[in-house]
Amino acid sequence: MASTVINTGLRHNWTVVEIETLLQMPLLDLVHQAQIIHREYQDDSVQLASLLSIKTGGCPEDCAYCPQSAHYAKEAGVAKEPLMDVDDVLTKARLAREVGASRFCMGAAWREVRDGQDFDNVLAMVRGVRSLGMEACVTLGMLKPHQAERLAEAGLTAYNHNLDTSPEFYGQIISTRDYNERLETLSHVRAAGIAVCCGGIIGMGENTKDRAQMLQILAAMKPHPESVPINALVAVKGTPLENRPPVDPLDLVRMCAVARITMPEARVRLSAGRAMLSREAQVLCLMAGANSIFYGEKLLTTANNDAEADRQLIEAIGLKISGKVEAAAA
Ligand code: SAM
Ligand code: DTB
Ligand code: SF4
Repeated sequence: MASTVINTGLRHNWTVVEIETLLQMPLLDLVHQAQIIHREYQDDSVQLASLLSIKTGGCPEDCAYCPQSAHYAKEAGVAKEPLMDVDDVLTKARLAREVGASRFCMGAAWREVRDGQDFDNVLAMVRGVRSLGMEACVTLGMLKPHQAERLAEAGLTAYNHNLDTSPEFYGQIISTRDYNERLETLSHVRAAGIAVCCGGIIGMGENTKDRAQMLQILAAMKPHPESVPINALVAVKGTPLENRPPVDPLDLVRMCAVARITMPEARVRLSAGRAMLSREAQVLCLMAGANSIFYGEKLLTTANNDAEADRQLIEAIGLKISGKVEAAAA
């Protein structure tokens, strides 16, 4: 079988053409290359990250994929709720830790962070999650430098802010903010010393070049994002993308593989859309370089895979659960 030699290693100069070529390689060659890199830079662990929507719905942005946008609230049926209580969030974090999650991710349907009581409460949530011995990640929309610094002081492990797609395609998905605003927030996160969690979504109608462009922008970051979530669109009824055909699971495999090859040290997270994958398709994604999953019954507003089935799958293929926090830690 042919085996293309790829110039890999820790590079920041990948070109869009090179990445497009990777995305279109014969699948088994691609997975083979990704495995070589994976075995060099990563171990045999899968991190379980639990996700909680701490502030649901009513978002002023118009992201076409998102059921939490106020623009589609009536059709998508997601009501606007206030920020959750700190104690309730920490109870959820403790429960997640008990079943093996070592990272707790909290999402808010905000366009941007505003200083005030709600932000102070989010900082308390971050401190609480950290004191449980778990990694804490939040995704709160756009940030100003001083807000990134306050999150860093609270001990935040990572900030999630996705590029979602290519700059060219972005305008067809979101009209209420631009790509540069995303990049600016990411630079504030990096400057504050917080790890960057940044990835995207496939299945929104983008082409291979759009996917390659997004990965090229991520791989050009210095350092690379520590965490790269790869989402498949969950086509929620009532959103403008409700009729998008389901993603081919093999395209997710390709995205995981190319993220692994271009960002060898990153944790590649097989994120939204996993519920529509067979066990075998998930295993292919893990083989191709994914080494984290969202774990627990819900993502933010949509259903996720069964937790017990996830644990069984990891065991069945002989991988380990990463950083399992001992219950005695706090
Ligand atoms: N409001 C913040 C923001 O947009 O940065 C944080 C929350 S937002 C829900 C976090 C990410 O979830 C989005 O950037 C997008 O990548 C992902 N997401 C939202 N809805 C999705 C869907 N229906 N399918 C797949 N991914 C989705
Ligand atoms: C990410 O990239 N995917 C997660 C997390 N970061 C915040 C969110 C997925 C949301 C899927 C749709 C929903 O459940 O509302
Ligand atoms: Fe949804 Fe985040 Fe877009 Fe708001 S900014 S509509 S929460 S993806």
